Amino acid sequence: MATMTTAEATVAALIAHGLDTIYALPGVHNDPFFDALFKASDRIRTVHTRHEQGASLMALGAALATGKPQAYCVVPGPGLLNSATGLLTAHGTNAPVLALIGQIAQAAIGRGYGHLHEIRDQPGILSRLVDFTARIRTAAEAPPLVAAAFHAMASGRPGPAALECAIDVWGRSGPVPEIAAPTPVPPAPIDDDAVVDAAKRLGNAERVLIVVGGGAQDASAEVSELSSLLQAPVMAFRRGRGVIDGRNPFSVVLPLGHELWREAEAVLAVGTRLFQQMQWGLDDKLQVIRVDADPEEPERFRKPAVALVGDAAPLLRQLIDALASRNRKRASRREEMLERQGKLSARLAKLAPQIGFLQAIRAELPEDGILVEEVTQMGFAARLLYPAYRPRTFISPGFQDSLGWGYAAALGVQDARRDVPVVAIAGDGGFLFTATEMATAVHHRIPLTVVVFNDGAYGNVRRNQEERFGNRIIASDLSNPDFVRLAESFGAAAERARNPAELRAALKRALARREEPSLIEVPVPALPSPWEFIMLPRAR
Ligand SMILES: Cc1ncc(C[n+]2csc(CCOP(=O)(O)OP(=O)(O)O)c2C)c(N)n1
Ligand SMILES: [Mg+2]
Repeated sequence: MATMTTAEATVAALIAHGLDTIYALPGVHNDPFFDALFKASDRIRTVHTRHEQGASLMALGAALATGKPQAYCVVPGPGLLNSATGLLTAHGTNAPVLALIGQIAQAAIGRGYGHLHEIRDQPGILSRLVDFTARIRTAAEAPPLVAAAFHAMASGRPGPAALECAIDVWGRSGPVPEIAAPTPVPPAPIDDDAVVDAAKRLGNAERVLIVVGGGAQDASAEVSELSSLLQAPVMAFRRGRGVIDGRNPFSVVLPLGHELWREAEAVLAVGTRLFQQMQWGLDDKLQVIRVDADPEEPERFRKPAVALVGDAAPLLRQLIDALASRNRKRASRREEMLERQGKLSARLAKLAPQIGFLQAIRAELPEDGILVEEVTQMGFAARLLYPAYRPRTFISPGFQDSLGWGYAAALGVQDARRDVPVVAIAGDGGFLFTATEMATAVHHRIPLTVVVFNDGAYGNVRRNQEERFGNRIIASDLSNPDFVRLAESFGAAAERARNPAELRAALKRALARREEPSLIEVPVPALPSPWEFIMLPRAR
């Protein structure tokens, strides 16, 4: 039994769980924790940010890029609230992000004296944001609570967790039993009968559509195999992109998926809420088979024909085996898919300005390069037009669509994946939410490239006002800094590109810099609306 402080025991437990980086912004509540990080700095790096939202969003980006747990540490009260968007978006994207949050003195909690950073019912607030939260009260408690948090983040539907620790507890020493190696979460048991039932239904169905979400990112091989066995197109919107190679004619985006939904006899939905598709309509002729880690998810909207609960990859592997004897003989749909993709491309040509820029990015990013998208015209277009080739190479905020998440999340992506180039796209509106993290990029030598598409407006809002509110423009025109000079003042490399060819050349220079961040500003006019391709009507 060793004697150590609560902070030291916590850091040791984080390291024992494989954590090698923590994103953080310090303050007096957590001083002993940072001192423990200092002493362990040969085993765990501390990446400090310029605002707490930067810390939580970096941890989120790192979690989405690696599929592994990540952590951040901030002060209580304002520190927690500043980081809340990252936690909310981690919850929405099922990302294992551990929040380590300071607290006022243990004995004063809940009394309302007015301590520095005091906030009413911090555990209550945390419990609304994450599914697992606890307070560390002694050094001995720290390792088992860290273990419980990691267990919770990996069990069932993955997601964020939070641990609090009071200002006077972090530094207190006590005996700590030897820190046990983490026990892997046992795989969920597979319901064999349900798999056979699903195999029969899919095997008999004439036209199958596969829909994938973020929960399918680690089942890429299985989804690709099922797609070819069933001659089934695979549709993804945001978080399922890259599960199958975007160059495969069976990889489809929303408008084509909408057509296929209308025709389908069976849908296999993997790791997706299927929310948008449910609005496209369901009827008795469409059998829905859901694969989800969360037992509550499949029946949330309407009871599916079959629910397979557990990890996607082993479930789909068993489904493939069960299909071997049950699949009908199927003619290739390759020619049909090529033709349908061609027709869709002709329709999407309406988004020509976006297409040119997205093609420039795709051409410069290597096979395994990562694009982090944003809530901007270029991001919406990327969801329709940017082919991701591999899993976890298209990083999206999912249904939260948290404007401004992108630059900070992308920093986390690039920090966790130093081996591949990462490009973030942003609008002039969203970029300024977290642009101050350019200081973090420079300080920690994170070679992220951001492309800021500047239309001088909250363009999406402005267009709604023009089109739907009689051109009554309010609160959507923006006065912007000179983005190139702004980036340069931080010490980042920066330039302006005025067309796709210039963007490509600028990206080539930026992606070659592996030690410093780059910004490319692209001035754009108001861009054509993508919404007719995204907000689709009922189909059946
Ligand atoms: C946190 C948050 N606040 C507000 C919004 C609403 N919103 C969606 S798009 C948008 C404008 C985005 O402007 P910009 O980043 O410049 O992108 P553009 O549409 O101009 O390409 C706003 C305000 C949001 N999605 N998230
Ligand atoms: Mg804009």
